Amino acid sequence: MKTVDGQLSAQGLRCALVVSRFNDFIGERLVTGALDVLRRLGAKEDDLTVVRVPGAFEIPAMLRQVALSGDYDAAIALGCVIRGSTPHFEYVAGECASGVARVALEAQERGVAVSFGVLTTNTIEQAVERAGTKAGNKGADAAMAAVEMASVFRKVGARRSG
Ligand code: INI
Repeated sequence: MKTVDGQLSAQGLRCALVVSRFNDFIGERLVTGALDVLRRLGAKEDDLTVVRVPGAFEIPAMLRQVALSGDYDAAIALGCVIRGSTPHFEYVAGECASGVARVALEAQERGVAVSFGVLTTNTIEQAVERAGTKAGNKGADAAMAAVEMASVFRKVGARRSG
């Protein structure tokens, strides 16, 4: 039997974080968590880029730009959508999540890992809990997932891509 597991090392990995400014008091905590993980896993400062966009709706387009640029090995989507009193939340959160998923599949063709660290919560409290307090930091989790995926991409099908 053969098993393939990713290495949790960010050494030599060029990573871009795409984060939305909307609800930036949460978004910036997700950035802090993600950068902390990437640095502790060995990423070089010169290999880290943070790109800011207006809102979660804009994340997929920028993520695609980053992921297909050839300049990065991993692209991490970070942001926060909080439910309001109108259906707006459903549209923004839904388009963001499905857009990121679409970019992830396109990026895979180039061996670029994409991960999803966009919070979608009912309340501000739930967002705070997931941005570095009692429910951890989803930005850190997304960074870890991107590093692992970049590693398994390099291992599976490596012979085909030379
Ligand atoms: N953008 C967010 O990132 N989070 C939200 O909670 C949010 N809400 O609730 O409206 C939000 N809206 C803005 C949206 O992402 C776009 O930036 C805007 O519609 C312009 O295209």
